[in-house]
Amino acid sequence: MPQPLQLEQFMQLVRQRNPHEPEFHQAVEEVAESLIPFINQHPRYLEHRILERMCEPDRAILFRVTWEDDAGEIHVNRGYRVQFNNSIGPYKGGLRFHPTVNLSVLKFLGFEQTFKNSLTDLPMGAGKGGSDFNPKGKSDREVMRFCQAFMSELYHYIGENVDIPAGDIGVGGREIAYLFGQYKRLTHEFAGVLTGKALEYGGSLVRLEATGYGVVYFLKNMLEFHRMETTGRRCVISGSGNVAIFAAEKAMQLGMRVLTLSDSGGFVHFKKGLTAEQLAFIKQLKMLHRGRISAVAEKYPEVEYHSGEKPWGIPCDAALPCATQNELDENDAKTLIAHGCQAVCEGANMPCTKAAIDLFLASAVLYAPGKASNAGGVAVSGLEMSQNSQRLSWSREELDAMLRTIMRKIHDKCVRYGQEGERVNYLKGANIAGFVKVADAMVAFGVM
Ligand code: NDP
Ligand code: 2IT
Repeated sequence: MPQPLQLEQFMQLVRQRNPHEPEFHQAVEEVAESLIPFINQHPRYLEHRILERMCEPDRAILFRVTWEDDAGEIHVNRGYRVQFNNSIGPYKGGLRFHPTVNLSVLKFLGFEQTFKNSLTDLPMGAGKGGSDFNPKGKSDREVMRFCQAFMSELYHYIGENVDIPAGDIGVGGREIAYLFGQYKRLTHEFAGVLTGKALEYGGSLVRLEATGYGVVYFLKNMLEFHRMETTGRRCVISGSGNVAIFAAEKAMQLGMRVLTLSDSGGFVHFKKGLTAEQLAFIKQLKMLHRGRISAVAEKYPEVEYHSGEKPWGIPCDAALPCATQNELDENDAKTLIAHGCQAVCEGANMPCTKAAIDLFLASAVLYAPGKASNAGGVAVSGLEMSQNSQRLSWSREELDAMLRTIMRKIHDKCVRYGQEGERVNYLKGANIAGFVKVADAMVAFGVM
């Protein structure tokens, strides 16, 4: 029987085995801290070395992507797919196109995805992929040629029962369409091999909105559980992509006041709250024209633009970081707590640094980790897969009801495993609840 695990020793091993991967170390530590005491109380997980095995992806595929720009210049990018764990279903998770993409980032995302997908209760394993390609400033045709070149390598490794990618930062409907078209051309097969597709070729209603809506459903569950009102709450949101836009939309529908949105250039402050007209403008601006958030302040004089700043200094009741990893640090956490913020609900993956999370857990702030609160996107991806298998499409009402139910069940699992006296430690709850299903499957399979 192996010795009980010790966090410091365990993390030392993870750092040694995965040098120069700070984001991966951070994601593992966040999970190991709450899991190790639980595993030490459950010797079969210890005996089967489940945590050690879960920290090692099944495989990581790296490939060259060569493409030609509009001027005929040749470019070389790197493509990746990290197939993390398929114990409870085929690999499932997004593709990210962003210059900061590297193996550490994709391993952290794939690791997180393992727990998130398990929490949804749908049969989905975990993977993540992408490229250091920067879609900003590229023409449609350049993006198309890049996506086709990327899929020409990736298609060897994916399949509707093997690995089903979707979108993430820099990969939305346009990119999924180019990727899907190329997969179909190469394989002569019309298969549900990607999710986030448009409705015409096998997409699902509500997938577009699912992550953002799910974040706000989770926030509502968390507030209600603690006997707090949702209506009238002031909400600070970062990002202005897929997740942020639909988190803002749902927050407004539930009577919250959305005070900010942002992008990598700065944030916009809606002093009286974002209006429906402004949100419609932002959807066009961001989703169609790929513009900058500063354009909102140029169009609406009552909106203030803060160049180069993050939105966390605006006093609020709830903060929803929906842009990227490590966008909310210790100082931001101190500011939020000092301003009386009551809830932090992560839309992005790992947006809060470890020091920020530790401050939230030590304060009265309700803190929801992304693997629980942003699971709505992958959950509706799972429902898109079910519809593809059935050759049927479900209605918006049915899908929205399923999304709500899934988010409530995730919330309740966090409570079940994370209750500490009067408090709920949602991080611990999500980590343990997500772990158990995958771990039990791995134990059942034996040594592999
Ligand atoms: P999008 O590409 O649609 O939007 C990303 C947004 O975040 C943009 O506003 C972008 O600004 C901003 N952003 C990205 N990188 C940075 C950075 N380094 N610094 C500051 N701002 C940045 O992506 P999504 O909305 O899909 O994803 C946002 C987050 O949500 C990611 O963490 C993703 O992993 C996570 N997520 C996404 C899901 C989905 O279904 N799409 C599901 C679950 C989680 P700019 O345009 O200036 O770069
Ligand atoms: O981080 C995520 O959960 C996603 N980017 C969505 C993945 C998916 O397969 O829908």
